[in-house]
Amino acid sequence: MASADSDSGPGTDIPLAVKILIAGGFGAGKTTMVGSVSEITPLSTEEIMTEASMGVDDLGGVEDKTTTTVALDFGRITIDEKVVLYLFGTPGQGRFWFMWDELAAGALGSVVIADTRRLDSCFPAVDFFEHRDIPFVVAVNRFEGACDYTPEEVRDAVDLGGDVPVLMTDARDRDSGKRVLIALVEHVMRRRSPALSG
Ligand SMILES: Nc1nc2c(ncn2[C@@H]2O[C@H](COP(=O)(O)OP(=O)(O)OP(=O)(O)O)[C@@H](O)[C@H]2O)c(=O)[nH]1
Ligand SMILES: [Mg+2]
Repeated sequence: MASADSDSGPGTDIPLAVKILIAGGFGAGKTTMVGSVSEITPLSTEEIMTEASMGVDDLGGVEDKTTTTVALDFGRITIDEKVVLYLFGTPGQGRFWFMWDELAAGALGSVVIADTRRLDSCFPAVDFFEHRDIPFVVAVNRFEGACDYTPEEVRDAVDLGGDVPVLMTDARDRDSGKRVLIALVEHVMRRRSPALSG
């Protein structure tokens, strides 16, 4: 697959294929977001959670969860005739972290989903992208009954750089997910061409 460095793109008939990661903590809504925005039937690698997960995975706040991603989610969304995004949802559990470097290879950027039931679960994903200098946006996925944060409260709590966009989202809603992806693409463009800022 072509990556951000692909030769294809504007000026050719072949749309630019862009790789985007959908990351975040365990149960934050990654598989849900890939599924809601993808225009193809998403590939997903869900497995039933068994008792083996207890004591290994941090189920605090997500006790109702019955399945989990064991490899990746994959979906696709066409932004316009020039740009197609290929979405790779990461597995959320700590024991699958070894896969993240491979999944991140060639990625233009990432969406980090923050779960309002346990905001701290997105810290490792934020650290991962900051250390590799991969641009990301934070999408705050609201869960009923959890605290309602403002984007600024999330920015402070997660200690984000001032230029990292923070958006409220509903991972189940296609338009909401699409807005997040467009914000990410715009953020990457601003970082690459600072003249576009402002
Ligand atoms: N109320 C509510 N539920 C959501 C939302 N997003 C996801 N869910 C539900 O939360 C559960 C977990 O979502 P997943 O998409 O599997 O989470 P994940 O991040 O892929 O989980 P792992 O792959 O196990 O890390 C599912 O039952 C979803 O239906 C949301 O915005 N609001
Ligand atoms: Mg998942």
